[in-house]
Amino acid sequence: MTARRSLLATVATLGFAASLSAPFQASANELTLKAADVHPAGYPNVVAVESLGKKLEAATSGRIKLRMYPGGVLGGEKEMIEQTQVGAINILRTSLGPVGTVVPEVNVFNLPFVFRDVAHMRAVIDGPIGDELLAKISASPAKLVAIGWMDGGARSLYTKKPVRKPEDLKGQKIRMMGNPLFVDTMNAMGGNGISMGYGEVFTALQTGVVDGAENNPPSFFTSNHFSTGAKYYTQTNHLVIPELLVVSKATWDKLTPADQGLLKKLGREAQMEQRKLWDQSVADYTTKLKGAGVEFIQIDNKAFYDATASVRAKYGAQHAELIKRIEATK
Ligand code: GTR
Repeated sequence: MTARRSLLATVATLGFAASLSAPFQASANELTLKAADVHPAGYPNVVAVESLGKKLEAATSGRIKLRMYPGGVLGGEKEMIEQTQVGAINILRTSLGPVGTVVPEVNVFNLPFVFRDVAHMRAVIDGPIGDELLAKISASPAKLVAIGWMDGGARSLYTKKPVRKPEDLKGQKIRMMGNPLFVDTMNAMGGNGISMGYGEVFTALQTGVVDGAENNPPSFFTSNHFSTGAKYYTQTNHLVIPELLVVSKATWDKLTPADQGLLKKLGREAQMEQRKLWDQSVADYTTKLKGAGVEFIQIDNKAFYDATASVRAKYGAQHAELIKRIEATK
């Protein structure tokens, strides 16, 4: 563990301990909700949640406030999910990827190529299936209340050597998010999937612990991963995973029904605000990545689609009906 990471871990643990005894860090009626994100300040998701906080504060005349802890200072997504489950973090914006390990039903959205493209994913999360999945998360034993989706665009592969087809990935160690489904996905795509927290990927790329990773353009740029020599960005678009805004159930149960209703409404507003910021940010960061010398490799991704059929079969069998409905969504 590097000095910085161990300091962060200590800070996170102290914050965690303090939060257990005083989850809202405030007295009687006044609450300050602790919100967290792995992304830095200015990232669309962080901006949208901060804006939710401002609206919450205005609507409650300052009774409920929100404090954002961006940049993964409270840990990786796995750790932050755990902290949210016990109420040490009150509001978390996370990818659905690692949520699949605590609410297996959501893995249907984590399947490679389950959505045709980002527009298809949006149509699904905006419709009844999206609402059903939010309800499933909230009703699950995971102690998370899902109040809205966010956009994570499409994830593509970035490597130090150009990749055009599954065979080019042979022997390459590729970082994936923490969920066995993604390791299986990368293995099926031809590489060696390595599961690792987002905050560790930069050093892993620099030191050669991994040869590549995969993500959307805003994350690829803001994480600085492009500056480690991983400058080939192959447009595999293999995962289109929506992101999630969840409230700790421990926190939720302490709120009045009116405050719960307000949070739900603002969660949906944050979803739409993030979407607008998202589209702009994908365009902006694509330009920045190209400007920084990243080569965007356009491919026909059918070979990767075919290669991952076994993953859809293994993890999708139990969601066969839902997958049919997803496919039928226009
Ligand atoms: C990003 C996502 C984060 C995190 C990260 C990762 O696209 O917004 O929530 O999951 O990917 O790869 O760990």
